[in-house]
Amino acid sequence: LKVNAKIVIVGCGISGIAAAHRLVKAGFHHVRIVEATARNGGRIKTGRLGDNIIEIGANWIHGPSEENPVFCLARQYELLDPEALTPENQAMDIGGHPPWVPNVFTSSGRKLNIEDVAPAVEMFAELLEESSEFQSQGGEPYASMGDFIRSEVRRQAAEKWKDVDAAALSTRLHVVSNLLKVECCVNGSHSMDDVGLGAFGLYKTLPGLDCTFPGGYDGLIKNLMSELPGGLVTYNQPVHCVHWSNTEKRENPVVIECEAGERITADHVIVTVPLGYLKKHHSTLFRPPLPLHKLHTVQRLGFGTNNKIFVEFDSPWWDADCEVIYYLWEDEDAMVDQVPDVQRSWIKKLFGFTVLKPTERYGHVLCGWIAGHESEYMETLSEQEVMQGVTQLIRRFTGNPTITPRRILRSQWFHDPWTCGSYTYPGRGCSLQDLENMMEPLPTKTSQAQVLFAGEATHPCYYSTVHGALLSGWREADRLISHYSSISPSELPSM
Ligand code: 6YU
Repeated sequence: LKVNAKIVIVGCGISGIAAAHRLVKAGFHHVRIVEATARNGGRIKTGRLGDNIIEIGANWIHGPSEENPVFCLARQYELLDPEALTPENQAMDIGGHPPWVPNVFTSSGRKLNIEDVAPAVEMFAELLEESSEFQSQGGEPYASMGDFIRSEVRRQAAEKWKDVDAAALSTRLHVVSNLLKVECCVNGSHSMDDVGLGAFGLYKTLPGLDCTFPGGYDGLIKNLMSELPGGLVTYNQPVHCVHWSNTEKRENPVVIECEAGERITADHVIVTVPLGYLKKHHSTLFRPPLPLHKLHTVQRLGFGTNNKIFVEFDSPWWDADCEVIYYLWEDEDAMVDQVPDVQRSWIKKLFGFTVLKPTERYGHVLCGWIAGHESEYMETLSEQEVMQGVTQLIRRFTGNPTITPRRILRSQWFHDPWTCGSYTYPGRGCSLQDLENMMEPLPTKTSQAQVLFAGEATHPCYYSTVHGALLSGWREADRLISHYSSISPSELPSM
């Protein structure tokens, strides 16, 4: 297939790169990516904390096994540790929640035993599992995931934990608060009350124990980029408006107007901007505007914030086998995932830290996780203020007033003007139809496909992930490839 069609891709994240890669390989030779920033990779962003490699954006390959194209590419490019390649690792089915070894601390400076927290952890895991059943049932009995979990924990606790003493019961309910905060990070939502119950189960997990890229996630980007023709990407070129539905012109019916004034004509444009950006800028980004059903979908789908706070220490204060540290606020109301006074108590939303392993590679570095409006507020503070908040928290919960971090670094995804948050979750009232609407090309109900949509928010079951984004880029490239494979040579665009 040698096609002269002009294709412009907006955004040089993994979905834009994947689309370009596929199109170029299929023989399209007028493919161009326009990217707002000076870098490629988008939400794949590897950085440094001192000598350590850290991931400011995507962290893991979720479900590294044969069906996961990110895993397959990473294996092909030899970017993974041998452990991640073992059949045992690929076969592990963890349902999206790795079985990490925890250390649990309370706000009164106590370290809890696993037995104190296990009953609540098990109940919570069962409820997450059960929640996926609502997808097929229709007519949801609870307003949201948060409502479902709280109501069910209350009901089951009254039955199963009726003989448990008040202090132990309170601990278990605080474990539920903590796990709700964890889920806010996993889903990228402010609260689990914002996440739709029926749509929660649309997300599909793949087998495989989540693994990282020892040399950085951006190794994937570098390898893919090295296989694209040089000069294919124009950096520092934000797109201001996509003019489509230019029906008088059969050739080059789309005009991409850049902020700097350049107007690029094209036969097709693949828009990969994040959903957060779309929510904020849809009214100026498309002329004519998005059809109503598509706009409503953009509004209904959720796009929240999840940030990381990396903290380095001279020596560890956690157990040698510890993989995750959880904090229980004993003075908080039971089963809450939002703090009442964001400015004073934002740190209460941080569920805890994951431990960067192996220590020989990373030193003593923890990664704190914080979602929601509290996370957005944290972004406005100075690094010094964040460091102070984290230091006070750790000292209080460990009861050790001498612990002092060496340095910190945090992400600021909400204030990134080209992302406006972290990733997509299905909001209340969302359905599979919404995810399908997201990927529908414009103009709708024709085979013209002038404007195509890719990006994590457009994948019906792997949204919020790198593999979902990658697959969406391939999907839209395939749409064009099959379009041009099915039309006769005389109908092909000329130079
Ligand atoms: C994953 C993980 N991970 C943590 C954090 C974040 C994300 N993800 P891009 O944004 O990359 O590209 C768009 C480009 O467009 C960009 O370069 C812009 O500059 C550009 N642009 C914008 N406007 C423009 C304009 N006007 N003109 C021109 N250009 C413009 N995924 O697989 N593993 O561990 C994590 C994590 C902090 C922020 C993640 C993870 C999400 C991925 O990073 C993300 O999906 C892709 O990189 C997006 O690629 P893209 O091309 O679509 O957009 C059970 C259950 C529940 C459901 N969820 C569970 C899943 C858990 C999700 N996990 C995430 C967790 C972490 C930790």
